[in-house]
Amino acid sequence: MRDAVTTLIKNYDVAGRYFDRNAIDSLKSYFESGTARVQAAATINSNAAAIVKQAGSKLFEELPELIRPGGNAYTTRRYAACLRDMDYYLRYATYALVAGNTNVLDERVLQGLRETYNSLSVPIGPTVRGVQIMKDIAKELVASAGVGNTAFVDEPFDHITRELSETDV
Ligand SMILES: CCC1=C(C)/C(=C/C2=NC(=C\c3[nH]c(/C=C4\NC(=O)[C@H](C)[C@H]4CC)c(C)c3CCC(=O)O)/C(CCC(=O)O)=C2C)NC1=O
Repeated sequence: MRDAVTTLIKNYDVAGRYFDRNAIDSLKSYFESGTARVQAAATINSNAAAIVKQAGSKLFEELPELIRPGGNAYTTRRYAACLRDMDYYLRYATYALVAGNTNVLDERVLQGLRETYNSLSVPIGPTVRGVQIMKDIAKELVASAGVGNTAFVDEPFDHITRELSETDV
């Protein structure tokens, strides 16, 4: 698992080079955004259950066929599995926010996920929609917690979306 700093060190070490201007700039930007990253993660943490619940309701309101007979989230067990998946995405997104790097998502969440979903007929499009709804809710909360520029919050959610759908957002 890597973060913004260890990734940079790894790249420069492989080349046997001291940090250059680019490296220093990216380190500066990582540390300058540190407080905002931690605050975003803390805000999401303390609202996690509500974010998942609200996003689930919105998703099933938009796509009611998911929870009707024949839908992938139909039956209590599968409904619960769907919300649990959303909770995984949200929790790992907070790790990635703090790390300033999406590697933790690749290693712990996304590896093999498409294949699992395909084998269980879990629909990718609606899953991605659920991730995007959580992103919007999380960004609003982070903004109301006083973080000025919340653009960085997009990163992990859009990464999950891209990797799951293998297309650009
Ligand atoms: C931490 C990393 C991690 C992830 C990401 C993960 C995902 C994951 N989701 C699964 C199932 C599932 N995932 C869903 C999700 C959905 N169905 C829908 O219609 C919606 C669109 C969507 C919710 C947004 C459902 C319904 C199942 C159960 C499918 C089944 O058993 O038939 C399964 C199969 C095993 C199980 O049921 O637990 C895995 C491995 N597991 C992990 O350990």
